[in-house]
Amino acid sequence: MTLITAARVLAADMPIAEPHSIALFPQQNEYRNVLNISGVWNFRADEKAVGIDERWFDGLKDGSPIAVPGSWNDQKDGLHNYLGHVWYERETFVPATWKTERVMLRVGSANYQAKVWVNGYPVGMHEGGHLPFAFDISRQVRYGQQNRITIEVENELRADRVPLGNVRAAMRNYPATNYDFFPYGGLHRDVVLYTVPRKSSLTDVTITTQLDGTVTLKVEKTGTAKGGSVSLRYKDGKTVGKSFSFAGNTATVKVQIPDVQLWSPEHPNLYETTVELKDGSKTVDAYRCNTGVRTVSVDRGRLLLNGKPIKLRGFGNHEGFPIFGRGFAQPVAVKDLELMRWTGANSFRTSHYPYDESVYEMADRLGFLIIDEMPSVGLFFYDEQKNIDRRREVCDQYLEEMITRDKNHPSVIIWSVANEPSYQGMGGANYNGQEQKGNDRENQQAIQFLGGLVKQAKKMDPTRLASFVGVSGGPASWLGVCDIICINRYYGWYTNPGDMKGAIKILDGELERLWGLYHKPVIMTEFGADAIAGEHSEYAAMFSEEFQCNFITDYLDLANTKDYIAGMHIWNFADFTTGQAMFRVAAKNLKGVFTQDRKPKMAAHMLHERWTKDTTKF
Ligand code: GCB
Repeated sequence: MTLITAARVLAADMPIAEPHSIALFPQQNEYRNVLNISGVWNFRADEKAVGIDERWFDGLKDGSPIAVPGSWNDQKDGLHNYLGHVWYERETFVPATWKTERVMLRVGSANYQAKVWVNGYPVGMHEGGHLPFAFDISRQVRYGQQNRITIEVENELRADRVPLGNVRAAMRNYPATNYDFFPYGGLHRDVVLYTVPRKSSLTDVTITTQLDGTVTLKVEKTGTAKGGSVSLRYKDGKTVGKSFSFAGNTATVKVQIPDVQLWSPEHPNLYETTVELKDGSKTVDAYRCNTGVRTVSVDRGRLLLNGKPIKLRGFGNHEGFPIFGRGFAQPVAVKDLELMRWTGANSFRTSHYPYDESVYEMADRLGFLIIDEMPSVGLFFYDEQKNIDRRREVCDQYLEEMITRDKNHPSVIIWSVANEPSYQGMGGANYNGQEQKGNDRENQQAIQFLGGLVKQAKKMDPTRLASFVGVSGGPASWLGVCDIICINRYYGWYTNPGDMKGAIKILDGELERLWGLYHKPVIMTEFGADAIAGEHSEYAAMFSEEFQCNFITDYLDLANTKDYIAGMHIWNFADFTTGQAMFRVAAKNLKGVFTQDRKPKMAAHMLHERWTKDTTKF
């Protein structure tokens, strides 16, 4: 293969990132190296989009410092609402000893589209934020020397993107997103260089488990190695293992753990799993991860973990913090899980996009259950067919990337393929919980789109449940494609504002109707009310902390009367920044039970009392 010359670089010349290349997380071990190149990068906005023509990848002039991970919007003066092209550049030394290895560049998340150059050579591009991508840069790297990494990021809001913007949005907000969170742009997670053995290496490991202690590992590799071994080690030191041979580049290995210790929220037992690759008698590569042995299923109205009913108590959340924007902030992620634990929550949804990998690792260790959601929020099915088709392509890519990345985490129990796809004739503020039928064409499009994604998720991973999250006032028929019904409801807030009695009556009626239609368990993936921290009111007025408490209490009390309710996730864990709109005070969604800087509102204390006292109820 010859290098594409940097002489005239058009985007079309760039290879598109291959989802499979993110299957194994970069790790430092006997055979692999990792060099984290996050930190302070050189940055320049490219308002006129001239950077490629002017060859900014040959060296960024007039740049200024920016932190990675971090959104540009609140780090750089005057760029809060800027969503166009920007350039990031960083020099890094690559050791001479890496010459014998394959060198990869992995970007944890770049929102929204990224193009990457190494030493001025184009290496590839990727569409979509919140998921990683990686390229083999062995040919572009200079060993034993400084190297220049350049990444152009662009974050325009468009109807053929996911999530989408600049459409006839119901939100009437600025910037014009079709979703309720700020469209931050930039390099949002770590950027790392890492090596994998050149001659032969592991490329994927897929682990599935059964209650009798059978663990099945599908191991994939490239290169000359013919066999390997796997081992699973419990914290008491007991280890089981097995050697295996490949048929082609794949091997399926079954290991039986005697007296298996199952994984659950109460006992998040993990087995340290090591896969080794052998060329003859020599080990040439290794990969380690944690395995939790557990199963997930539904049985009529019940969600079962390890064959026993479980109720999900928890939250929807956002990655985000002042100044960092959507840039991943490890202490905030740690704190969020600490605070969730303190409330007595056992689960959360990664609304509205997959989170940083470290969150899943922590959830595995702490025993949280996760509804893992891909970044498909704000979808609809009534504009031009070419937009719908393009969005489907992006969603297919997201699904593949999300499952490829997160499939080995015991904490992940449900794949959510979309949040609140909307419907043209949606009831909106007048919606009273009655069944919406929708029109035929739109129903057909939606069921094909969403049903197709659910089916694909089940095909890629038959061991978990798949669903999408339904919007208030959307046609009930769409929900039929799901293993488990997930709905967001705001009676008492957007509809029947302030009238909790009326709200609960509508909710009760609608839940019974859904149960009657499908006889599947229901998770209320969102419900909640804005509360301005410090605002109090004797009669529970909207926006007061009292109102938020009453709202959440009324919903939870109703849920406790219905066996088929399998989960209650409050919207939201913490206040978060969104676009400007007349219903968003200071450009924030204030439905958090914690403030944006993670101070508890009354509702957080109420949940702590409620959920830590009786862990069997909502
Ligand atoms: C929803 C959306 C969520 C919003 C929330 C709200 O249904 O799924 O993204 O933030 O409502 O507060 O309006």
